[in-house]
Amino acid sequence: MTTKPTEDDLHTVFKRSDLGGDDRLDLMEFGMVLDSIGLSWTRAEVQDRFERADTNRDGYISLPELRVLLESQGWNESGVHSAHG
Ligand SMILES: [Ca+2]
Repeated sequence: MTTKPTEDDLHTVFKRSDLGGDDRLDLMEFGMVLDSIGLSWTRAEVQDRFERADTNRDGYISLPELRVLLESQGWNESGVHSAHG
């Protein structure tokens, strides 16, 4: 039995939503990540968070950018596996 590092979990969600396979998320893919982890934001909120998360202004969200955003929203990585909270 090995303990999986929590990093794998967000990474897995990230990769699953990264349809382009280029290690970054566009706005639509970003929305899919939010769905995957159970965050329901309005379209305007998603757009707003996307722009705020994109700290290097390249128009895409990288995994580190995603992590910073989610942590700033109080999201916990354990939410990936447990539906109860
Ligand atoms: Ca970026």
